Amino acid sequence: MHTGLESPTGVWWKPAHRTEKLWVAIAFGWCMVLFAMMPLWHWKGGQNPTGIRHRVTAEAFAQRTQEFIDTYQVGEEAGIPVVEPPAGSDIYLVGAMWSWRPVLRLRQGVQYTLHLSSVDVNHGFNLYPINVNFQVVPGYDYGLRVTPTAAGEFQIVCNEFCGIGHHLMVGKVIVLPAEQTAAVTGGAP
Ligand SMILES: [Cu+2]
Repeated sequence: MHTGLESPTGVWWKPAHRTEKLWVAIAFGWCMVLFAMMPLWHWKGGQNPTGIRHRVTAEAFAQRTQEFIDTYQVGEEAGIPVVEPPAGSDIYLVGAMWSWRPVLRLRQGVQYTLHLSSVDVNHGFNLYPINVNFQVVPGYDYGLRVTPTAAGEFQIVCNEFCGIGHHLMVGKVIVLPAEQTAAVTGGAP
């Protein structure tokens, strides 16, 4: 007599059909492809920031940004300093709950090294309306080589939820057109 505790003898199950085995093999093969893509895309995908990365303390980055503001400040907008740094310089932008400091006034067609960091929690640098997104992480100084290609005013929106004032966390980048740049600097930048 069989009870539920004893397995029946012999081949009592239905063997997998040939096509089922084939699909399992295909699925497994595809899993391996995706698995290989992870490290491959890291190296070949061009997805990683090309800039420099350093560890930095929140205090040091805040201090560096303040020095940058003190040196190149040209005005103020809604309590946030407006800074116009020289061409080719290192520029600083700090995310903090819930603001981006300072307002950067840049020149079209000129390269800068943009240093991004946060002094508290993770923030997301999203340059609106362009599709530029970058994770801003406390403790790291990300130096991105940037060249503004279009003139105008661009909003910085925080796209990483960072607390109760997250939706208020906006900043601004002003890009002066190349012609105006020539007029202001009296020639090549
Ligand atoms: Cu934020």
